[in-house]
Amino acid sequence: MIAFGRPSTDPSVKERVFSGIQPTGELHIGNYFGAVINYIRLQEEYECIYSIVDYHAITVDHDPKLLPAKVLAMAADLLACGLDPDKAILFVQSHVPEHTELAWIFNCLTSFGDLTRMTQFKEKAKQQEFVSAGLFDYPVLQAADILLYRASKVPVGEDQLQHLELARRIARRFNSRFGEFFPEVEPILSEAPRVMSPAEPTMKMSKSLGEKHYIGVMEPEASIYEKVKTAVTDVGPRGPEMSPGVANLFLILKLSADSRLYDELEEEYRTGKLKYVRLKEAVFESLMGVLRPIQARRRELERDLGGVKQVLEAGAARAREIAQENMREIRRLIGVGLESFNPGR
Ligand code: AQP
Repeated sequence: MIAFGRPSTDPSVKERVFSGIQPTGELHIGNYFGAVINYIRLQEEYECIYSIVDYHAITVDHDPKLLPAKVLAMAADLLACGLDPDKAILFVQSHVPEHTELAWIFNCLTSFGDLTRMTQFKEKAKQQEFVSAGLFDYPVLQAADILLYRASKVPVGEDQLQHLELARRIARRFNSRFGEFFPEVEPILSEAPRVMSPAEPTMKMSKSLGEKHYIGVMEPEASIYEKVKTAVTDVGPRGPEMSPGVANLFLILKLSADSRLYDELEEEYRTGKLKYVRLKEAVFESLMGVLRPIQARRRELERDLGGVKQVLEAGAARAREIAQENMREIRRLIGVGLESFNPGR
């Protein structure tokens, strides 16, 4: 058992990893190289819990008829990327109601000032006509997602670092008021914590910016080819520093090509010989080398969505067990809940 508040020193006890991903549409290569690649790597070493966070998806306008299919599609996408349900728990956030219960408790430990400083809220609020309290409170639910399982490691992209810092503050505040219970949360960043948009490489690759700003992991080859071919490179004359667009293409190349090809093209760039057509061809070919097998597995899973649903059901049962046990203890520590209701004793 993990000691309260800090990871166990017993080498046979695996540290726990948690991460969540929204079912907001297609998985893009920013999500893949920024976070999912680490989900897969970490499942070999840690006790990993991964959640499709549908309560986060409803913080902005959503279509209730489409949401369940998007959840299932995200699960199939993650399995196609290599997530192994025998090694990691995969479940849907709303199937474990303790997430929202803990979020309420954490709301009472989070300052309004802290939440107003969240840059992602400020950016996302600008894109909404109706700004919900849920969108404002999103980082508190995220802290609850992680800490409900007393996870200490969280594979994420760079955009989530501020939220993780808040989760650490919430955990510390809880521990100091009610007794050591939650561990220190640490982010795990990949080699590509911030993949940029091909069309606007000063901005992070993102779905909410629109189609041309992301490359989908399951996107048809012709469409990926078009996005790579038209990716922005230099906007002015070539300087000593790589422009954001060229740096982003080199980053994708580094993540998907063998190092010899990468070194060769980098050398050509340094000596001023590189033609961007050649760079783009290389990026497309190597990226497809990574994506083709994932897309093939995804097509197979499409024929077995019943099996994917079963994975999620089994995952929720395993997650619920941990969540319920921890929630009992959390309620007891703060003096709420039927089980700790013994007035006068
Ligand atoms: N561009 C990125 N580079 C590296 N990592 C990224 N992540 C997201 N974008 C990049 C990481 O992917 C994980 C899942 O992210 P999410 O559930 O927050 O997905 P999302 O927000 O729907 O992804 P988008 O496309 O970025 O959506 P919008 O446009 O809504 O903001 C996280 O670990 C995230 O850091």
